[in-house]
Amino acid sequence: MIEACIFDLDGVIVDTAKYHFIAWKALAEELGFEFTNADNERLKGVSRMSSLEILLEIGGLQFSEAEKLAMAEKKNTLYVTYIEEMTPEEILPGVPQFLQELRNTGIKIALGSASKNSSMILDRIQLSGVFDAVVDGNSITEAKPNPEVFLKSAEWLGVLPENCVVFEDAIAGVEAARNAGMRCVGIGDPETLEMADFVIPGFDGFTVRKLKGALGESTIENQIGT
Ligand code: B16
Ligand code: MG
Repeated sequence: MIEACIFDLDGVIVDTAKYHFIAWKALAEELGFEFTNADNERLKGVSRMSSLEILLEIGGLQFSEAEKLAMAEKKNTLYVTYIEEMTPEEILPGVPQFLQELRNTGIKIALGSASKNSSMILDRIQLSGVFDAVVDGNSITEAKPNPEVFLKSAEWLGVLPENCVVFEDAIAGVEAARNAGMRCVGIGDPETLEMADFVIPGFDGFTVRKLKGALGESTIENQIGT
């Protein structure tokens, strides 16, 4: 039975990957190498420090821990200048309607994100207070694919993991949902997210009835085919 839905933030509720890209690219250029859009794909759902490790591996560079912390801080300062300007228009299509339908149906909703900037983003897009629980990079110690972010979301909601459904756009996030013993809906490319129960391109036109139908949960509407 579906009692809760847990949403990733970047790539599911909003597209902040484009702002991460600008900020990481600026850091790479400062360090003297090119960082491409394809490289950026590897950072989706990955924590800030792990993202920096991947970036430095691409550039073939090594630094001390103190230097790396300073670089991550610098990248974040630039990134924040972009997310400070975000507006509710940046919420991805269909998301507000689907969240509202879940609330009307009595299904709890949580945010489960790796980002340490989630409260600023939720504030800017005016979704603060909409979620029953918000678990983000500030409340966890282990990065996806570790299931901590989703297990903590379930715990804070008071729902068993098997009754939670995770919505994720990143491979590491889908793996984290699996590791948490939860069902998972991928957002994006079915080939990339093959570990998900099923994949949708986005929330436009997506409904609770479609969710339950795809997960094999029977509803009166599904039985009579409305
Ligand atoms: P921050 P998600 C993730 O968000 C992003 O996909 C990933 O690219 C980023 O490095 C990570 O948050 C940390 O973000 O630097 O703001 O703490 O997809 O888990 O919502
Ligand atoms: Mg994501």
